[in-house]
Amino acid sequence: MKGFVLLTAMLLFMIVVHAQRPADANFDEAKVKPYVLPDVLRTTKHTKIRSKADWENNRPQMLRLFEDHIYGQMPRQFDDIKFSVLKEDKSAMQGRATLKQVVVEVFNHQQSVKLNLVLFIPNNSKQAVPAFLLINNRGKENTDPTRKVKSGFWPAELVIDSGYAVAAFHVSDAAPDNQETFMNGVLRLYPEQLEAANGMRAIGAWAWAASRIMDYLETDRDIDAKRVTVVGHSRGGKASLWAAAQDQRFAMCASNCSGNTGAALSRRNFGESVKAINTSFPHWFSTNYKKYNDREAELPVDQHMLIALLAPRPIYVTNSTEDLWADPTGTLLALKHAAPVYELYGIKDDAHLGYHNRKGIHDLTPYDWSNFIRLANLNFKH
Ligand code: GTR
Repeated sequence: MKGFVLLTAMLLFMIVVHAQRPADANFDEAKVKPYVLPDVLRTTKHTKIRSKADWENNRPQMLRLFEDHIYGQMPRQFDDIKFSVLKEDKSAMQGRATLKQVVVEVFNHQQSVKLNLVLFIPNNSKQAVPAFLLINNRGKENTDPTRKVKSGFWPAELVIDSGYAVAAFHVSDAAPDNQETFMNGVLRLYPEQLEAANGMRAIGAWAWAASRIMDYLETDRDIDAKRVTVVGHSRGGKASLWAAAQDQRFAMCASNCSGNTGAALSRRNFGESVKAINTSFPHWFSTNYKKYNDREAELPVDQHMLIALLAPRPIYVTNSTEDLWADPTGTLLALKHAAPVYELYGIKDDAHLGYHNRKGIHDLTPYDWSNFIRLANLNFKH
């Protein structure tokens, strides 16, 4: 009986996974069709961008294209925000760290949303420390404040022992990852977004929440809020990129295995497509984005331009060798095509654009984290 239940569960799982991966998905490099990317050094009015000043003048319009066509608007107004430190334990991790559990509550339109933050701060620093903030899209046990569960997805001890604070919140606090219930979170504060074709959806809400956590971090004297890296894996990595593009207070971004509508080029027909993602996850992106199903070439942007919006801040992007769905080559190419904007800032080194294709499966691991830390060390002179 047990065996039967297990077999049925496995079959169902395989059917679900298969359902997300259409039969026409391409995994063959030889079948990648030619495509032309929009030039990252052209303004939305098609004039040539020659300098950092030209880029910065056009940057708001470029960001707007991503809001209007892909991720939806990012509301910036709210009535109030309240930070409550529920718990503070100075002897966490055998005395190496202080644990703070903070509730960030945001109010608007007589509604409120509560974001639960888990934060560990190393005890051996006299100065405010830089921090890593994970947008957690996996189980909450991955960011266990008691440290009974130690997960490689959020290797808090590794980060603490490297001299950084480590923080996390769960996406479900901001928007449940479900097409029926995603509106039961941040979107209760902004109901008008649900009516708009360029309205915010789940990934926008997760990125918005990362910014509200940043609002708290700016008030915490133990944290150097000018050196916060926002980290995300897969769908969380799409949100970490969008958060860093929107909110320039994030000093660095790590986008792990983020794939389609993350760090991979949309125009390359390899792995997941815009249509596949909009079909499986209609609650992630704006209604407008659905217009680009099978019409990637009509997008006014591609994802290299999203990476470019982070310039001159450092970014670390990853893939894994067994995760072709996320198009490792298309991701590396996006990074390469973002580089001309970093060059406008005089940046030509790989201390700003970090990349690796880890051997193995779609996951976020201590190996990935140690590379994020390495890039942060290079930039934050830590
Ligand atoms: C997949 C989805 C990807 C990626 C992944 C994840 O099913 O197609 O875009 O986001 O889920 O988040 O693990």
